[in-house]
Amino acid sequence: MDKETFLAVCSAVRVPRPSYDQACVADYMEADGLSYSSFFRRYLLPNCPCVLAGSLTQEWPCRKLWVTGEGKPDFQRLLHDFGDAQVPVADCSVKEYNANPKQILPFRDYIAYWKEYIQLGHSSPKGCLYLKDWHMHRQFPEHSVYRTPVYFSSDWLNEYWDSIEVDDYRFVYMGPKGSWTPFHADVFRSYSWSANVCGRKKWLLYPPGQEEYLKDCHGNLTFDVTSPVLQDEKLYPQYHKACQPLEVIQEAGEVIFVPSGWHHQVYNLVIMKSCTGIDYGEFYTFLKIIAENRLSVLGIHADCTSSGSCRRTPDTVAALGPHHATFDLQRVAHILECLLSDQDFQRLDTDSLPSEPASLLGQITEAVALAL
Ligand SMILES: O=C(O)CCC(=O)C(=O)O
Ligand SMILES: [Fe+2]
Repeated sequence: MDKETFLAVCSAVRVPRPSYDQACVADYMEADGLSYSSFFRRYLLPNCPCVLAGSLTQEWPCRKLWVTGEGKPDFQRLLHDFGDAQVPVADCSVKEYNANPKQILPFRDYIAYWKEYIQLGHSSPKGCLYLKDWHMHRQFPEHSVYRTPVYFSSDWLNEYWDSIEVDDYRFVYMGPKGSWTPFHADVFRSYSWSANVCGRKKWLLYPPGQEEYLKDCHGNLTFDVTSPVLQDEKLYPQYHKACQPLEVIQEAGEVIFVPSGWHHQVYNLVIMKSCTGIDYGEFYTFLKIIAENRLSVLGIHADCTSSGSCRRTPDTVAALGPHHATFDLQRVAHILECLLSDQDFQRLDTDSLPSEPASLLGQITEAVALAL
């Protein structure tokens, strides 16, 4: 790669984002020993999001009854308990007036759809349907499948609705990989909490006030905060002022606290290992090898064992030359930054990795600075 190409491609891939040490992360808390007062002081009052560990929901009947040994939804059990219920279902693949169109379906029809969606390789001519905002608790109060954690017991909206026996804001969501909830804040800007019974979810969260930058030139809030149309300055004149969202991966059993006025968008995911065949440790090792080969093209020999033997850089990599090596190192540095700000990655014990990711990042950054 020649220098001109190198400079051109570098500016093409440059993405403005805060470096990992400035990025906002949600606290991850074991509920064991966490008093109501501490939770109140640390999260409720300052209006900060957090994730509570799965031990909090371990004894909930829904976790035992609705999930198979393999961690998948137990369709048979769900059909047995709720087959005849009428449930609200949104079509995630269609946008109508800034919302997904909804229909009411018998629960058994929804489950039949879901099974078919899986069989068809996670797609369906019927679109991606998401069972959401289902007042299951109101329809089946005798089931009592969960217990409200003490931290969320001051709940004025539900207290009010319960006392006049009209409505409630207790919902069940269930849907296949790919189902999602568009960008919104909760009713009356209230705070909320959500327990994930099965599977994994990704939450993108923006603190109150940021929504102003996420509105189009007519003042309409974006429907999808990840959409490339936000980059269009004419359509979204304030988007460049918005911060990066706080990204939270919520595992099965975990409870997320979504504070008042925080806008959010939510995705149902699958487990990384089954999706790409690679886990975080493996992915880091992969990046490390790619980086070290390129560092050695620049004359920096990183991976020498104590016995003095160094891994040989493949000739094909050396042949690409120092500019390409520098370009690749910049890309690896960016991926490492993303990895270091990833909540799941932060939970990993770094002793299990072949080296310290932050120091590899430092080494790459130094090498790139010297090469430029
Ligand atoms: O799980 C979802 O798809 C949406 C959940 C949500 O928006 C909420 O609990 O406030
Ligand atoms: Fe919400």
